[in-house]
Amino acid sequence: QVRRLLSARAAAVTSAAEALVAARAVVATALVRDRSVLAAQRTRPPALAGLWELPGGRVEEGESDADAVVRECREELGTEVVVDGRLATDLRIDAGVLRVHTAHLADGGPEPRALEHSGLRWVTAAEVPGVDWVPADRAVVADLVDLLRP
Ligand code: DCP
Repeated sequence: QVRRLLSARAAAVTSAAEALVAARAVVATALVRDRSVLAAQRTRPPALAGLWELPGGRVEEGESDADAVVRECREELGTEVVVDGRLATDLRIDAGVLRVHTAHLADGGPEPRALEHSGLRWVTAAEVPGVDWVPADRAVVADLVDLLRP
Protein backbone atom coordinates (compact mmCIF):
# COMPACT_ATOMS: atom_id res chain seq x y z
CA GLN A 1 0.00 0.00 0.00
CA VAL A 2 2.72 2.46 1.06
CA ARG A 3 4.85 1.48 -1.92
CA ARG A 4 1.93 2.07 -4.30
CA LEU A 5 1.33 5.52 -2.79
CA LEU A 6 5.02 6.41 -3.08
CA SER A 7 5.22 5.37 -6.69
CA ALA A 8 2.04 7.31 -7.54
CA ARG A 9 3.63 10.33 -5.89
CA ALA A 10 6.86 9.85 -7.84
CA ALA A 11 4.87 9.68 -11.10
CA ALA A 12 3.04 12.90 -10.22
CA VAL A 13 6.33 14.69 -9.49
CA THR A 14 7.83 13.42 -12.76
CA SER A 15 4.91 14.61 -14.86
CA ALA A 16 4.94 18.02 -13.13
CA ALA A 17 8.65 18.32 -13.95
CA GLU A 18 8.01 17.30 -17.57
CA ALA A 19 5.25 19.89 -17.85
CA LEU A 20 7.63 22.56 -16.55
CA VAL A 21 10.29 21.65 -19.10
CA ALA A 22 7.72 21.61 -21.93
CA ALA A 23 6.46 25.04 -20.85
CA ARG A 24 9.95 26.51 -20.81
CA ALA A 25 9.93 30.23 -20.27
CA VAL A 26 9.81 32.74 -23.09
CA VAL A 27 11.34 36.18 -22.67
CA ALA A 28 10.53 39.41 -24.47
CA THR A 29 12.55 42.61 -24.57
CA ALA A 30 11.27 46.13 -24.02
CA LEU A 31 14.27 47.79 -25.70
CA VAL A 32 14.10 51.48 -24.84
CA ARG A 33 15.89 54.45 -26.39
CA ASP A 34 15.00 58.15 -26.16
CA ARG A 35 11.61 57.40 -24.55
CA SER A 36 10.63 54.98 -27.33
CA VAL A 37 10.39 51.19 -27.31
CA LEU A 38 11.32 48.94 -30.24
CA ALA A 39 8.42 47.03 -31.81
CA ALA A 40 9.18 44.23 -34.29
CA GLN A 41 6.79 42.85 -36.88
CA ARG A 42 6.40 39.04 -36.86
CA THR A 43 6.59 36.93 -40.00
CA ARG A 44 5.31 33.66 -38.47
CA PRO A 45 3.18 31.72 -37.68
CA PRO A 46 0.42 32.86 -40.05
CA ALA A 47 -1.82 33.78 -37.09
CA LEU A 48 0.79 36.27 -35.80
CA ALA A 49 2.35 37.41 -39.11
CA GLY A 50 2.06 41.16 -39.60
CA LEU A 51 1.46 41.82 -35.88
CA TRP A 52 4.03 43.61 -33.73
CA GLU A 53 5.86 42.18 -30.72
CA LEU A 54 8.54 42.94 -28.21
CA PRO A 55 11.42 40.84 -29.63
CA GLY A 56 12.34 37.68 -27.76
CA GLY A 57 11.99 33.93 -27.73
CA ARG A 58 12.42 30.75 -25.75
CA VAL A 59 14.90 30.52 -22.88
CA GLU A 60 17.34 27.70 -23.66
CA GLU A 61 18.64 25.05 -21.27
CA GLY A 62 21.10 26.54 -18.77
CA GLU A 63 20.37 30.15 -19.73
CA SER A 64 19.19 32.88 -17.40
CA ASP A 65 16.41 35.17 -18.63
CA ALA A 66 19.00 37.93 -19.14
CA ASP A 67 21.23 35.57 -21.21
CA ALA A 68 18.23 34.72 -23.38
CA VAL A 69 17.33 38.39 -23.91
CA VAL A 70 20.91 39.21 -24.98
CA ARG A 71 21.09 36.17 -27.31
CA GLU A 72 17.68 36.78 -28.90
CA CYS A 73 18.51 40.45 -29.52
CA ARG A 74 21.78 39.38 -31.19
CA GLU A 75 20.02 36.79 -33.36
CA GLU A 76 16.95 38.85 -34.28
CA LEU A 77 18.31 42.41 -34.29
CA GLY A 78 22.09 42.03 -34.70
CA THR A 79 22.54 44.29 -31.73
CA GLU A 80 24.03 44.25 -28.24
CA VAL A 81 21.69 45.05 -25.36
CA VAL A 82 22.08 45.49 -21.62
CA VAL A 83 19.20 44.21 -19.48
CA ASP A 84 18.24 46.81 -16.87
CA GLY A 85 14.89 45.77 -15.39
CA ARG A 86 11.67 43.90 -15.80
CA LEU A 87 7.98 44.71 -16.34
CA ALA A 88 5.63 43.61 -13.57
CA THR A 89 3.04 41.94 -15.79
CA ASP A 90 3.80 38.43 -17.06
CA LEU A 91 2.16 37.52 -20.36
CA ARG A 92 0.07 34.38 -20.90
CA ILE A 93 0.94 32.47 -24.04
CA ASP A 94 -0.01 28.98 -25.22
CA ALA A 95 3.40 27.65 -24.20
CA GLY A 96 3.16 29.06 -20.66
CA VAL A 97 4.42 32.41 -19.42
CA LEU A 98 6.37 35.14 -21.11
CA ARG A 99 8.42 37.50 -18.95
CA VAL A 100 9.20 40.97 -20.25
CA HIS A 101 12.60 42.45 -19.44
CA THR A 102 13.66 46.03 -20.10
CA ALA A 103 16.93 46.78 -21.83
CA HIS A 104 18.95 49.49 -23.55
CA LEU A 105 21.42 49.38 -26.42
CA ALA A 106 25.06 48.93 -25.42
CA ASP A 107 27.12 52.10 -25.97
CA GLY A 108 28.57 52.25 -29.47
CA GLY A 109 26.87 49.01 -30.51
CA PRO A 110 25.22 48.41 -33.89
CA GLU A 111 21.76 49.76 -34.75
CA PRO A 112 18.99 47.17 -34.56
CA ARG A 113 18.17 45.58 -37.93
CA ALA A 114 15.21 43.35 -38.85
CA LEU A 115 17.12 40.08 -39.34
CA GLU A 116 14.09 37.85 -38.58
CA HIS A 117 11.20 40.34 -38.63
CA SER A 118 9.52 42.12 -41.53
CA GLY A 119 9.97 45.53 -39.93
CA LEU A 120 11.08 47.46 -36.85
CA ARG A 121 9.77 50.70 -35.44
CA TRP A 122 10.52 52.86 -32.40
CA VAL A 123 7.23 53.62 -30.64
CA THR A 124 6.55 56.48 -28.19
CA ALA A 125 4.24 56.31 -25.13
CA ALA A 126 1.54 58.08 -27.15
CA GLU A 127 1.83 55.55 -29.99
CA VAL A 128 2.03 52.33 -27.90
CA PRO A 129 -1.76 51.86 -27.44
CA GLY A 130 -2.38 52.14 -31.21
CA VAL A 131 0.16 49.52 -32.30
CA ASP A 132 -1.25 46.25 -33.67
CA TRP A 133 0.47 44.09 -31.00
CA VAL A 134 0.36 40.29 -30.91
CA PRO A 135 -2.38 39.25 -28.43
CA ALA A 136 -0.04 38.43 -25.51
CA ASP A 137 1.85 41.72 -25.73
CA ARG A 138 -1.34 43.79 -25.53
CA ALA A 139 -1.33 42.96 -21.80
CA VAL A 140 1.72 45.16 -21.23
CA VAL A 141 0.54 48.26 -23.09
CA ALA A 142 -0.12 50.10 -19.80
CA ASP A 143 3.26 49.02 -18.37
CA LEU A 144 5.00 50.24 -21.54
CA VAL A 145 3.25 53.60 -21.42
CA ASP A 146 4.37 54.01 -17.77
CA LEU A 147 7.91 52.98 -18.67
CA LEU A 148 8.17 55.54 -21.49
CA ARG A 149 6.49 58.47 -19.77
CA PRO A 150 8.93 61.12 -18.49
N1 DCP B 1 5.67 35.50 -28.18
C1 DCP B 1 4.73 36.49 -27.89
N2 DCP B 1 5.14 37.77 -27.67
C2 DCP B 1 6.45 38.08 -27.75
C3 DCP B 1 7.43 37.09 -28.05
C4 DCP B 1 6.99 35.79 -28.26
O1 DCP B 1 3.53 36.20 -27.82
N3 DCP B 1 6.81 39.34 -27.52
C5 DCP B 1 5.21 34.11 -28.39
C6 DCP B 1 5.13 33.72 -29.84
C7 DCP B 1 5.47 32.26 -29.82
C8 DCP B 1 6.32 32.05 -28.56
O2 DCP B 1 6.12 33.22 -27.78
O3 DCP B 1 4.26 31.55 -29.64
C9 DCP B 1 7.78 31.83 -28.86
O4 DCP B 1 8.27 32.97 -29.54
P1 DCP B 1 9.22 32.82 -30.80
O5 DCP B 1 8.59 31.93 -31.82
O6 DCP B 1 9.59 34.19 -31.22
O7 DCP B 1 10.46 32.15 -30.09
P2 DCP B 1 11.51 31.10 -30.61
O8 DCP B 1 11.83 31.40 -32.03
O9 DCP B 1 12.62 31.08 -29.62
O10 DCP B 1 10.70 29.77 -30.45
P3 DCP B 1 10.30 28.70 -31.56
O11 DCP B 1 11.54 28.45 -32.36
O12 DCP B 1 9.83 27.53 -30.74
O13 DCP B 1 9.19 29.34 -32.35
